[in-house]
Amino acid sequence: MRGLLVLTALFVAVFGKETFEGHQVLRITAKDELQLSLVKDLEDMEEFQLDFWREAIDVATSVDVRVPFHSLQAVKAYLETQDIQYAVMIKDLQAVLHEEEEQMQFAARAAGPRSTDSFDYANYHSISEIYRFQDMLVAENPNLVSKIVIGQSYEGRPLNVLKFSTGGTNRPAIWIDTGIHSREWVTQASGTWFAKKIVTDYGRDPALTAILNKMDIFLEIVTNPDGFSFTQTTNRMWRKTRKPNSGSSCVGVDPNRNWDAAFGGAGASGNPCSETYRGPRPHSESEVKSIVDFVKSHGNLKAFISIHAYSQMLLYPYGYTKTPAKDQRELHELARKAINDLASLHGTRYRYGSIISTIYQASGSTIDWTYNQGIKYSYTFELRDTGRYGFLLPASQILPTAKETWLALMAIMDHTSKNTN
Ligand code: BPX
Ligand code: ZN
Repeated sequence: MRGLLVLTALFVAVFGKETFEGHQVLRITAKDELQLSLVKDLEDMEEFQLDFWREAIDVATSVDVRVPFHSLQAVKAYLETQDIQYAVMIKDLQAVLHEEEEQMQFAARAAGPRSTDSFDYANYHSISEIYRFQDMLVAENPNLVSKIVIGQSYEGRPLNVLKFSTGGTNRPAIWIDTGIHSREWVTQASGTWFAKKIVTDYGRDPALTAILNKMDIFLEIVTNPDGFSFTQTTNRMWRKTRKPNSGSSCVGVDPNRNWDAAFGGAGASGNPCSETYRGPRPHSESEVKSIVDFVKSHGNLKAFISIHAYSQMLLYPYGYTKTPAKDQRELHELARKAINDLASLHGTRYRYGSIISTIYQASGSTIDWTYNQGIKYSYTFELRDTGRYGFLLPASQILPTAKETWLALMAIMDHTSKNTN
């Protein structure tokens, strides 16, 4: 296993990008607790090198798993022998990736846009294109947008945050981040669109104008830049940070398990090779610690919205306990309003509720920490889709996703603004 990993790493170092020739994504549905435990056993069979896109949690939720070609026959035989139901969600992962890459290169071959008006919002972009977009947006809107660098990533990339402000000092504020899990590409793409939407609507849309006349908005689009860069140069399926782990050949920490909220509890892993590795200690990741420092020093955030994909869910605290958050009723009502607004555009259906009751138990997640810091309107989105493409959502869905999500964001921001002194 170790040997295989090292060989894979060597291969990638010499030949470039990791390919996923013959990989499939299976959706497994366990019909009882016995089958569920058999599916969970797959997680420990390291020789299969499975990548759980959605983990095995309970009988009600299906499991999405990427299976490499070399273990496909064995995994299918294992499932069939136990009479466990599965469907092939993605038959040829490399073909989907190839399509995505072609689209992206096509967009990149066009000359870089001279302004954010000609930016191609309907396509995925490289990290440098997004950095350039941010600088253009600031240059074009000096009285509304500024760029704050809240720290740097493990590999030394800037952690840029766009600040949208119409004045005042340390106004009550709303935080939005996208891309903390690097492979969830529709989130960074949507974040870019949100940034342009804010400057376009300010002074035109009365609701957004009222919000910005009272509050500031902070937007971190590339929240995990090292991971994002890695998804573009080396491995499209990378989720975690890129910091090496001492004593292990596995790299990276799950930045959505690294926060100081029941850190180390159930719903995170202590194994550096796991996709949900919590890290050696709370806030060990610079990408997380920089936000922690920002939140504390700002001291006046009223809403904190962390955006992931996929599953189509709107979640609020808690993830680490079934004990309801003290604002559960209000958070639930507001989530209902937000997802109704979202659905009004294209009919996209979202589930909503606390993290633990809606997706699964998770400790050390972002919004459990922000909520415990006193930021009442702490939410996490899981954007499109429900698994047809998963993390590889076609670029043709970026604009519909961003636009419908914006309606939900407006509902949350509007409510926050109206309930802030
Ligand atoms: C979201 C908020 C708090 C705790 C967990 C989540 C779910 C999120 C995760 O496991 O960190 C799921 C995901 O976005 O990473 C991947 N997915 O379900 O597609
Ligand atoms: Zn995520």
